[in-house]
Amino acid sequence: KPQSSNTSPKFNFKEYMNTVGKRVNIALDEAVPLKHPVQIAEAIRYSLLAGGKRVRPILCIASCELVGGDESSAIPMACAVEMIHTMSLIHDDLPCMDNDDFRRGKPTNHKAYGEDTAILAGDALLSLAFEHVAAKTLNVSPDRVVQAIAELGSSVGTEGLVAGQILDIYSAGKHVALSDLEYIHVHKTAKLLEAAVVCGAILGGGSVIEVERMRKYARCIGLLFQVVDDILDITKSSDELGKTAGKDLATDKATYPKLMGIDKAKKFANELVDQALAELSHFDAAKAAPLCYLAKYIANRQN
Ligand code: GRG
Repeated sequence: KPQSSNTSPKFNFKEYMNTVGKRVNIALDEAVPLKHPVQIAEAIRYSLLAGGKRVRPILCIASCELVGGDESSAIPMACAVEMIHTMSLIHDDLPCMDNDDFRRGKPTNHKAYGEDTAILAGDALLSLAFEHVAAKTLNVSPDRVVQAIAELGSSVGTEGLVAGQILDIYSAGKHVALSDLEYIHVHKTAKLLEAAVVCGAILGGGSVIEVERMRKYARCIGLLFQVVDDILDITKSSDELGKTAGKDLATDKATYPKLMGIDKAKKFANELVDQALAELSHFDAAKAAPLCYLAKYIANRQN
């Protein structure tokens, strides 16, 4: 089975996440110094350095190393992906979007700094992400850097996060078909995870076949991320358990468990992990261990 053939017993996943996560945090801290004008620098640092699991940067680095690249080649891209993720959270929390008061255990950016500053902090992070990759990626051919920047760009705009967000907004309160739900999640959540993995493989020197294999792996874990999120929403509040496929769609947010039932959603999640692991089985098992464990981590996470 791919699941067991990809699992190295010697690999310490917790330690890997901690050590790589710490290096990412140091790089992020250095990327956004507290400089003039401090009003924007403080707001940026407040959200970017607020914690978070750092799944996207770690995926980027693991993918770079899988194809034989060095971590240093992927660090600026790993930071850029986290900057874009953070800016999308800042904007998603705004009163005109989800209107959330808390994020990563703290008041949201607009609650702490005001709506005007939060919008600008998001804009600055989006711009800085691309500048950072272009200016700080060393020892990688310019062709590969440009290819990775194009990939990153396409994950954000009208083929990426923005596309998912606009359809999510316009589907609120309406009946949502499974295909629409999948479109929203693929764009809102999976595209940036895909960019993290694919850009890592491009910057690490992966061949076209390797990069496309990693894209397939990323598409599986991207969707998995959201299916698991939806299952967690249900399992966290037991009063939701009575809801079954097709019900409550007009009054509540559509989720996989609501559209297909919780058992089928769990089965779908298992299929996605197996598919992701099958893509990794084409690579050296020891080098694939971090990505293998990351897929299982996304499947089994509790928050
Ligand atoms: C990107 C230009 C641009 C605009 C933003 C607001 C918006 C458009 C898109 C919304 C994107 C969004 C908030 C998607 C949800 C992604 C998601 C699954 C977030 C949770 O990710 P985790 O669990 O969070 O990795 P942490 O805090 O651990 O990083």
